[in-house]
This record gives sequence, C-alpha cells and structure tokens, in this order.
Amino acid sequence: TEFVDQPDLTACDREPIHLLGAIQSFGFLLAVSADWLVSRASENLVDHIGVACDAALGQPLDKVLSEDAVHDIRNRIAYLQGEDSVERLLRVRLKPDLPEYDVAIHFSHSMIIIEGEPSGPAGHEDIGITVRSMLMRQSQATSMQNFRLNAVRQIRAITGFDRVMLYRFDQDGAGEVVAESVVSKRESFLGLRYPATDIPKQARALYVRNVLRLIADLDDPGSPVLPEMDVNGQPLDLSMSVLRSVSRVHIEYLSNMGVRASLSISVVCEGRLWGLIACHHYSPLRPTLEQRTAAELFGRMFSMMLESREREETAAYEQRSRAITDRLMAVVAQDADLLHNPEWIGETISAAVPNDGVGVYLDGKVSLSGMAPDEAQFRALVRDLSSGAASQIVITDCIARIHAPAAAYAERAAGMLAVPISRKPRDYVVLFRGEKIRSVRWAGDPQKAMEEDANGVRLSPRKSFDAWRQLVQGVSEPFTSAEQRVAEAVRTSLLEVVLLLAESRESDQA
Ligand code: BLA
Repeated sequence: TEFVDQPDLTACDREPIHLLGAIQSFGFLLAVSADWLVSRASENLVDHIGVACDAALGQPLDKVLSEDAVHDIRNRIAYLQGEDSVERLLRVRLKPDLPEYDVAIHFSHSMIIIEGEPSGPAGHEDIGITVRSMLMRQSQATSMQNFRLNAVRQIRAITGFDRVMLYRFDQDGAGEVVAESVVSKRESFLGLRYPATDIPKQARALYVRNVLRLIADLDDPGSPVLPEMDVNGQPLDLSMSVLRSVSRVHIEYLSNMGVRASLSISVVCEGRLWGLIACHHYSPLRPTLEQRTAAELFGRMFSMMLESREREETAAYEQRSRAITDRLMAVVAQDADLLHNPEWIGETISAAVPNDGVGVYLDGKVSLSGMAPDEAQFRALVRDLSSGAASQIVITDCIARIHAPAAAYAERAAGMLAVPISRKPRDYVVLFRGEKIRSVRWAGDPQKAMEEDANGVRLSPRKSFDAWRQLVQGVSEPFTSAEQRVAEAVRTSLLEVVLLLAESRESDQA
C-alpha cells in the first residue's frame, strides 16, 4: 500500500490518537448536549439512518431517532458511572423502518455520545451462555501454557479471526507473543518479540481505560465527526468510543503485514497493562457489538484469572525454593566443610534461582560453571562488587552498565544476581544469565516468516524485531522480584548457619 502523506514516526508518543476526529464507517456517531440537542454527528449518518448529518445538527434527538429509542437510551444513561463507563443496548429499533442496531453510550466531557452499528443476525447464542462456557474451559487448564493457549483458541473460535495472539509486555514495555492460534498455512509468530515503541505510551494508557478496539477494514477511509471543532475550538474526545478510527501509522504497520482487520483486547492485571489479546484477519471482518461484548467480558475475566494464577505461581515457586534451601541447610549443619566448598554453595543457590552460569568466590578460591566469565574477569567483577556499599544483593540485566569490563563477555553473561554470602567482604555467589536475544524461542524460521516485508518496508514486524534486537544487545532476561526474595532467603539462611556453626565451635572449645 502506498501512502501519499507519510506519517511522522518521531512524534509517535505525541500523536493524540483520541482526537483524530473520525469513526469507522460501519457505524454512526451522534454527540448530544445535556439538553438533548444533537451537537455533532458523523458524516455518514445518512447511510445508516437516512438523515443527513447537516439536517441532524442542532435538532432535538427525538427528531432524529424515534421517541421509543430515545426513551431506551435515556434509561440506559442512568447506569453510566462517570467518564470511563460505557453502556450498551442490543437490538434497538432506532426508527420504525430501520433494521435493528446495537448501541453504545458514554459521556465525553459534557457530551453524551451515542454510537450505533447494525446488529448481527438474530438467533445468536446468549452472551452469558457463551462466556460462561469459555470460563469453565479456562478454569480447567492445568498449566500456565495450557491456560494461555486455551484463551487464544477460544477467542479465535468466537470471533473467527485468522490469527489470535497473546502478547505480553516486559518491564520495559517490549512485547512477546506467548501464545497463538492461527489458521493453517500462515506462518507462526509465536516467540517473536517487539520493542516498546510499536505501541506508543498514550495508546497503552488508553488501552487500560478502553479495553477493546476493532479495526474492521484497514481500507475503510472512515467518516469524519462534524463539526470538527466545537465552539471552543476543541475536537471531540473519542477515548471511550467503540468506533474510533485509528492512527495512520498503525494502519500502515498492519497493512505491511498483509492484515485487513484487527481486534485487540487489553489484559489488565493489578491495574497495569499486562498485555493484549491481539487478533488479525486477512480480509475485512466485523464481529458484532454483541460478539465484541462477549470477547471483552471474557478478556476481563481472563485478566483476573491470570492475575490470581500468576500470584499462585509465584507463591508456589517461593515455597519450592524454601524447601530446597531448608534441606540444604540441614545438610550443611551435618557437614560444615561444605561451607568452604564453592561448587556446593553454587549449586545450592543455583537450585533456587534459574540461571545460565554460576561463579563463586570463597576464601580466595574461585569456582565457575556454565555460561560465566573467565577467572580473571570474575575476580575483577568481585573486586568491584565488594568495593561497593554494604553487602547487599546486586541485581542487573546488564552487568556492563555497572562494571564496564563486562561488555567483553556480555554474550556469555549479560545479567547477574550477585549474593554476598559471608560477613567478610569478597565472598560472593554470582548467578549469570546470557543475552536475552540468544534465549528467544523461535517457532519455525523467523527469517522465512517475514520474508515478504524484508525489503525496505518502513514499518513491519521484521524491522521491529531488528529494532528490538538492537535494544537488547548485551541485556539478559531480568531477575524477578520473587527470585530476588528467594536469593535473599538463601543468603540469610547461609549466614545463620555460619553463625550457628561458629558458636558451636566456640562452645566446643570452652
Ligand atoms: C497500536 N501496535 C498497536 C497495537 C498493536 C501494535 C498490537 C494495538 C492496536 C491494535 O489493536 O491493533 C503492534 N501488532 C503490533 C505488533 C504486532 C501486531 C508488534 O500484530 C506483531 C505481531 N507503531 C509502530 C511505530 C509507531 C506505531 C514505530 O510500529 C509509531 C512510531 C504507532 N501503534 C502505533 C499507534 C498505535 C499502535 C499510534 C495506536 C493505534 C490506535 O489505537 O489508534
């Protein structure tokens, strides 16, 4: 696809995506003031309800829609709870001679926004029944991977999209496809990673408030909401709209992937955007508002289930690690020599926190295993660590940032969790993690998956992946706060054992 006006990529975080002033043409929009006069309307109003936009402006709403419809809409407004709530009405006769419409209603500042779109064919299964059975299936998932895969399969089944991905953000906002269900003969995107810049900040903030968006047809030019500026010179705020037209930049991105329609549902855990359920279709596709409502409801419940599963997973991990350390401490109490055995200490801590390599510095001796720097490099690192502040665990996903010589071995050991294990300086167990880029899991050949957009396409997943690769050069998977807590616990136990043994030795001597 060729665009005459190429959007400015440097201004992505500043593009006011809620003020673009247009909606998708599969529906219409009316903005009504507190005294029920139409103050704005989408240009395509005539295509939907047979009233020209100009003719509707300034009119009381019940001259544009039937009195019954206005009555239903008024009643529904009573349920609205402030700016971010949206109410829906399904299968409304907006005028006696029109087919049924699904309607979404919300406040935008002092305006009441009414959006309508044609209802689907009658005889659909009830939303409650659909979502209930989806949730039952979700709750039966045994593993986390199964739980994720189940979710994307079910969303694909109810929406009919060609591809449904679960896209998870890391601490820096970069994304990874962690589950996928895709129509046969299309390449898999599972395991692919993208930089945070693919979804700008204001879009992420908006997606926490408005959790579902649809692009029904990328080639739809959309319909402007008129007048573009109100008497105060303000465009209409479409943050909570269900029909909002999206940024050209994003349209270009999707179009470069060969996508024609997209749907995404926010996954929000603990108030943060955890990720998205992102759907692609290779031809235009408009799930009805009813279907989208089911998908949204499922998304909200899925988020809650995910949040509690993740919490359980963390708790189980910490418990498992505690059991391991307890056992090992019991062993050391029987055989105090182990405390002078760097291999043994390395294995102890390694058993509790996943890593790619371990370095131990104990009583001047060094022991290295797995992916780690060489002995001279390691001694230099420990020297640097122990010259630092009070003995504390040091965590970083990029050692070179705090110890410049580490750049030389970033491929083998990019990040570390360094645990001081004695009261004297210098005794350390350091767990290393290799470069993140090396641990990326590929489903199939990523080169092949993206071949068609390899040459000079400006916005594409291939380019994004390269950008992501640049960003994470020399950076490891981060150590989590749960892993830090576990390392802390091991360290405390070790120190306690050392103290106990020292005391018992003293009393033996007395
Ligand atoms: C929005 N970008 C998005 C969204 C996704 C992505 C999922 C959410 C909107 C939606 O539902 O489609 C990114 N989509 C991806 C990625 C994959 C995918 C990575 O399918 C991989 C498989 N985008 C850019 C750059 C800019 C940009 C460089 O790549 C700006 C400089 C902008 N992305 C951009 C904007 C939005 C967006 C402005 C918001 C669209 C909107 O809601 O209006």
